[in-house]
Amino acid sequence: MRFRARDGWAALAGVVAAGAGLALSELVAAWVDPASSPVLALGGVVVDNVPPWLKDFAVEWFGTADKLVLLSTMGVVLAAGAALAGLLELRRPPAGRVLMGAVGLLLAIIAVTRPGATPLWALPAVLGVGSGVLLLRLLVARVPAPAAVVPVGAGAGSGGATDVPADEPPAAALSDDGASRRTFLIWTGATAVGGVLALAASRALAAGSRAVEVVREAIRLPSAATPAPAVPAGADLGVPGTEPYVTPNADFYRIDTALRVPKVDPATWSLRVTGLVEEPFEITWDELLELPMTEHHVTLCCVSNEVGGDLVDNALWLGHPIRELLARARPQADADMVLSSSVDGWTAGTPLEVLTDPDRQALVAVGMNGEPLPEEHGFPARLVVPGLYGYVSATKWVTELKVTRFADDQGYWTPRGWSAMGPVKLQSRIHVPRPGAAVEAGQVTIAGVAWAQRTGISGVEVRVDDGEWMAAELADTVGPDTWRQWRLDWDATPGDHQVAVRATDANGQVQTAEQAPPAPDGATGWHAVSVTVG
Ligand SMILES: Nc1nc2c(c(=O)[nH]1)N[C@H]1C(S)=C(S)[C@@H](COP(=O)(O)O)O[C@H]1N2
Ligand SMILES: [Mo]
Repeated sequence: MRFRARDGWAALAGVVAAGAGLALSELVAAWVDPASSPVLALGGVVVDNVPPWLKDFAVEWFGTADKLVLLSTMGVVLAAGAALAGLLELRRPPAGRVLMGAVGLLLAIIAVTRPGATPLWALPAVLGVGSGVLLLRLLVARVPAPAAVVPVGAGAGSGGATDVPADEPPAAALSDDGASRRTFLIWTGATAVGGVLALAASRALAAGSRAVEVVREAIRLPSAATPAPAVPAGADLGVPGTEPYVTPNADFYRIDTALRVPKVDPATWSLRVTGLVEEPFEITWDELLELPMTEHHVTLCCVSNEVGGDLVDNALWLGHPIRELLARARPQADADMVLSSSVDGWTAGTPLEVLTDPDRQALVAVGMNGEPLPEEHGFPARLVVPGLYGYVSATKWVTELKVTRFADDQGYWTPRGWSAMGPVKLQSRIHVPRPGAAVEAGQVTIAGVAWAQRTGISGVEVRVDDGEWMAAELADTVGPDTWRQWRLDWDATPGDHQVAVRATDANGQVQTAEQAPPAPDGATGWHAVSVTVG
């Protein structure tokens, strides 16, 4: 089989037809439910099923850009498949249509099986890819005929089905007749323009459905029945280059499996408490806001955080204690876990005793730093549990608390290679100097944060090269559930140096030097940075 110019046109036709079809599916999805987009649904399935090694590789290489990389990769694969469909439709009709139709059917099935889906979610894939199949036929039928075979003017409608003979002269294989090529390009161009318009319209509709953001901005949160203590002025040492004690919402790290931030309207939102309880119940947004609110500063940390990494931040949360909701539902004696789930089907398994602990402010949070939760951070409600990594506790867009048993249920990450239990490990981090920094000899400030949620930090020490550990100055803090800033002035001497940090918690436990990777239950080791003193 020889590759001919017509194959190139047919591949182009395939890509344009599929692109326009998917663009149309976005438009339909904007109307049905944005989460029903076949591309997003497919991406969601990939995210949920990537093998752990591939996920770790992606996170290591692309960090929080991993979602963009995933979507781009999907785009390339879909385009390649579409080109193949074009080629097949030219050479072995209707094989191209069959291939594209089969993919469309698969996408429809995927869409209706996503969490929260209704049968209507099949519509974007069916209508979009269905149109793609028709367009594929239309465009491939207009693939320019070789000049040697088809006379000028007879191009339109005569392509595809009448393929050129394999023994065509080379000249015919390379040139095609101008009129039929024009026809093809007009049809293909028009299809592409239609696709772009459909995509633009779907984006415009999505922007119009900023409804949730508008609702969010209008919300006035109740004030706290139990306010947080004021942050002491000495909590922030203000060393240039360090992060503030309380992280502004816009700078707070974001981690989740959602390719598109779920849009949840508080008017239709509710939280159900179910499972092994005497009294299952459901509360609405308005009912939740009527309940007494507690404010608490908590430093949230991701289990995927590498030693020295930045997936850790601190905020003031406003919410209702989870233990009060559980007390109302009355868990049965054999329960030991709460499986919380979100609108997008993600789950976390949290020990019941942690959530019922009267000394631990585990909240169904509605506020973050004085504002309703930002959409990326779980609007309208999420869980925040001091002392546990986010993956086993911090469910965003939460809709259900199912009281259950570790023996019967698992959170999202547990079958994917992460531990069922995730207490935050004692850690410390150097903010300045930055790794690889060049600094001037003389007084150099070394500063950063340390955390031991639920226990608190009692000391931080810094070591330069193989020298003695030196006690750093500790900042104030509001309590044991947040990180604590520290600083040390170092008399830097010229040369290359390595600066390391280790923390001690309030129980006298010294941070281990033993290096462990994030999986399965959190990284350990000392954070060290290399600096050049000139
Ligand atoms: N619905 C949902 N909630 C989720 C996650 C998720 O993927 N989906 N990820 C969890 C993880 S792993 C972490 S570390 C925290 C991060 O919360 P943040 O994005 O507000 O910082 O959210 C948790 N809650
Ligand atoms: Mo996480």
